[in-house]
Amino acid sequence: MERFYITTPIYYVNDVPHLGHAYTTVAVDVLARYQRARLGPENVRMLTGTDEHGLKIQEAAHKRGETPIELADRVVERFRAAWRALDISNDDFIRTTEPRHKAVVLDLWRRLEQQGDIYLGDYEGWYCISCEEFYPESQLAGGKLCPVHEREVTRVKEQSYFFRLSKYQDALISYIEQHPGFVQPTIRKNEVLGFLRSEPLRDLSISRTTFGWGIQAPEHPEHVIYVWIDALTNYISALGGPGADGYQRFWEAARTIHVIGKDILRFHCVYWPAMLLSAGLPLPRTVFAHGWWKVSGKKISKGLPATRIDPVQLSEDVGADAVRYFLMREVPLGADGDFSYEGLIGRINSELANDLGNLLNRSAAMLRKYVGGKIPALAGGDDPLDVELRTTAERARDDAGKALDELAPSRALDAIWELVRLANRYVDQTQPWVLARNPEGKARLDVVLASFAESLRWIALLVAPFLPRSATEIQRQLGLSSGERWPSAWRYPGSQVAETGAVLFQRLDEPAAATLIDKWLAKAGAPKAEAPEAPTEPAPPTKPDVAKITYEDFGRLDLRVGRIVKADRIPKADKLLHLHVEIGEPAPREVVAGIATAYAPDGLVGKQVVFLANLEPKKIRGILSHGMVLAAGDAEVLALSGLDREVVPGTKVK
Ligand code: ME8
Repeated sequence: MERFYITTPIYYVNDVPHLGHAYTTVAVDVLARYQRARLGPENVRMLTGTDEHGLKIQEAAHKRGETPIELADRVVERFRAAWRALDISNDDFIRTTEPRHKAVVLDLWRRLEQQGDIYLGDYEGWYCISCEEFYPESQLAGGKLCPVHEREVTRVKEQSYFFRLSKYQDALISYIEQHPGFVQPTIRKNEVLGFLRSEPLRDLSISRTTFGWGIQAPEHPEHVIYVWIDALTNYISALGGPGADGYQRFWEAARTIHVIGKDILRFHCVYWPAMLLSAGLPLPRTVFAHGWWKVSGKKISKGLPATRIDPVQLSEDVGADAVRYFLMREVPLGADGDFSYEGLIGRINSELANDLGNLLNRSAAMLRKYVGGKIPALAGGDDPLDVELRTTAERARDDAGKALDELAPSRALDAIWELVRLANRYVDQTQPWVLARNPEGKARLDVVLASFAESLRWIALLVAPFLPRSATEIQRQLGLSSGERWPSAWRYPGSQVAETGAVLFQRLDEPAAATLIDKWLAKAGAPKAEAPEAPTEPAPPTKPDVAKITYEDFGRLDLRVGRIVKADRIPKADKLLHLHVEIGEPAPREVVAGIATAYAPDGLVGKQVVFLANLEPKKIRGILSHGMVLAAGDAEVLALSGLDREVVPGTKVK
């Protein structure tokens, strides 16, 4: 029995939900919905929740003149409302102030204690309240600022319980090495391994005595358990903890996945697995750390109102499906993203209103007109155009399914949109309006309409994890019951088209878009789009000006399809690989590529890439590098360029 358990981080209640929280939660929701369609809802669990203890929450409450629990009770409703607005289908919502959570935290503490992994000591160090983490002096910016938040750290000196993290250093390294899927994507795995290999791990201070907002340590009520130990335990406390039925089904006997932002990688890939190893409990199958969103190039921060994108407001104005689609489509999970209202509106207009919305509009109108809304069952369909539609649908299903299994939602959308576009083309090519004019065309018309309806039925099922409302509306308009399983057979059952049909996505023309954007900015308390924003934070590094080039300039680039035929590491160069790339010349080209942090050499052989062949040769690490393999990413390489089907090496790319 295959089971699937997927979680978001639990969010701190000192902030209200913003775009970043929505991103993780939507991604997890999409993956959970897909698995429900594949495995059945009873075999899937999705968890989200809130992190309500710790000094940060206590201080935030104090500033507002509230008790911490008052703050938590108020803000948790904002999170619940946001997830409702975005159609998040979590099976459970855990709060760390719930008794069911506390019981499991205490149980875990005792397990660590029984292993001899908890001891009392004295702690003196620098603490960042925003991170809820101690930093060694060497890591502080300017000797006194937290490296993440750049806010002043506080000196903490107190008695504390420690967890013997150091004992698990080697075990963690070998676990990560032996389980390549544990930390994903590869770049994050390398980051964790780099950290683990760089210096001896220090034991972790896991209790505090100078404030009270948290869970008291067993037998030591003057100690409050460190908020990260408390928080990480949510993933199993929500299942009832070791021994409980839910825990057995969804922790011990399931594919378990934590999706997090890259900011909290170390907590999830070092502290959490070390605690589980100590307690003798299974580790999660995968920790996937996604990238970081900025807003118009700026870090999301409380000091910059324009960056405080409210996902609830957006959903009210353009629909939850559009927000979900944008977040999943704009950047691959794992890469960093830059949000702009213009980008959101562009995708709504082109991909949602034009491609998908139009498809449904056209079909409903056509089906009413030519067969009085009665769609025939599909019989036959052997014309090359019908076959192309069916095989494209099957490919979309297989590729999208594989991508979602591999936690790559944007790749799944690529595959699905191939089908959406082909279905539009199918109507243009089969010309039902011509067939309808001629009585001999009737049999063919039935096949065409049924094939087309079948492609729409499939599209509804394929987009359902991303666009649950649109999927239901497509099914309703086709007169089908709202199925939720991933498509299998290509067999339209026949149906009666619904009498009314809502437009799936409203196109936003320029004036409408401008009005909306002004409203969003005004709500955030930010100046209008045209007015330059007052710099309240140091400006982010600007991108170098990209000068416009002419067609002739572009034509001077000799871009070709290349196939990697050999890949080797370069001694003493962590970031570089020595590649041999076949590009249609008698001998492969040799190049040095800075992709070693993102790709291991073994996986590269056979890959097709876009290759710049007329770049000036350059000697790098003693190797004459003659050309360049194109890849995505700025400072860090995130993905190699590739082609979506096999092409003979040497073929021109333009
Ligand atoms: O860290 N881009 O909670 P948190 C992308 N309570 N994702 C973002 C983002 C951005 N700009 N900003 C936030 C905590 N996120 C702890 C977690 S888990 C046991 C405890 C998302 O409220 C991203 O998932 O600070 C990130 O990891 C999370 O919100 C941090 O939420």
